[in-house]
Amino acid sequence: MLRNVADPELLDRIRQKIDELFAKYADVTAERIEQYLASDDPSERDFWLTFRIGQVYERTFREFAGVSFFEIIRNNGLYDLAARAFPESQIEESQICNCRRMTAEETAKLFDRPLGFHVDAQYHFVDRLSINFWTPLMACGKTAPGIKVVLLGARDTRDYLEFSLAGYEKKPTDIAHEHHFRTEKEQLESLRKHNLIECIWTPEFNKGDILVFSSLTMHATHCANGMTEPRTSVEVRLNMPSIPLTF
Ligand SMILES: O=C(O)CCC(=O)C(=O)O
Ligand SMILES: [Fe+2]
Repeated sequence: MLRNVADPELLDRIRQKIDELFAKYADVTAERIEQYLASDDPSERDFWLTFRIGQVYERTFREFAGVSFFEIIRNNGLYDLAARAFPESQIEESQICNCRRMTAEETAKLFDRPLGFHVDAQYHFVDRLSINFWTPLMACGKTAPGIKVVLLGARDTRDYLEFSLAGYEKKPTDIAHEHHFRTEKEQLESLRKHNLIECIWTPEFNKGDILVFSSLTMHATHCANGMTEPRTSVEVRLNMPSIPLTF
């Protein structure tokens, strides 16, 4: 956890632009979204697939706002720090860099809902390690949903989830790269059985705090009673193309 490292003015500017983008489509109906999702234009389909769950990806955001999410880690030296921390690899800006609006409220439109424990590698890449600079644009973890992590190292998590580069037989419910992991071990019963519940950390964030974790860190939305406010956060991701998950 890096406290007070992101420029508050930059975060406010990003937040304002995100709010503007969502305001633009605030009145869009569910039927209209269905039409967008069936569009012949793949960029329209891609936009709506994620926008309807409160997510905007870097390229779309940069074109709209004229500012990049990667700025969050540039001026404060975090980008360079990542490069120095992994000298054995080039650093690549991930295409999977996005913001997300999250709420506990079930019926809210254009918002995401709490996510259970997972590692980002099961959705994004199994051929390279990736680092997530998870940055809320407002305080969260108390009255707005935060994020919780299992404080277990990348190697231990990889071994716990029995990562297989070749992959296991795909279950009908598996999406993306989930079949490379024993994802059932991310369930609370399994975490309990393996004494990992006590390793779950549920930090509170102030604006400016960034939680850095790897694509082999188990994490989930931290959503508890009383978290009635929504939260917007940015996931700034750097990939290390020369560092395999089997490092
Ligand atoms: O924002 C959240 O609550 C979860 C986000 C997440 O899992 C991620 O950053 O990959
Ligand atoms: Fe994640």
